Amino acid sequence: MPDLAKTTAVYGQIQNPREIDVSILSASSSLYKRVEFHTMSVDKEGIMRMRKWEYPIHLKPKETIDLERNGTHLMLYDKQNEKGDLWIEIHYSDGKTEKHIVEIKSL
Ligand SMILES: [Cu+2]
Repeated sequence: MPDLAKTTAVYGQIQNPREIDVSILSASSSLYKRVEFHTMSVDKEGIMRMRKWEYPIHLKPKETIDLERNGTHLMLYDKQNEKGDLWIEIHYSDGKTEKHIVEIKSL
């Protein structure tokens, strides 16, 4: 069992399976206090920086967000619990909540 850092990044895919637009209002996690979406962009000095993607995050019908290294990702802050599975809950504007189990890979 790898030791989880106080802050960690999560990669994967989030898809809107609906035929209509929807927004992500917030996200929460089992082991971490705060979940943020981050995007990567190049600043004036040419350095890649991550930037907070403010909620609500708009998704078109069938749109997919790819969460990948050096791209958009989820950032988890303030580790709370030491034990248990890591999952993330995404809260949508239509009232639905989607639970994603996160597989922990050590680097
Ligand atoms: Cu980040």
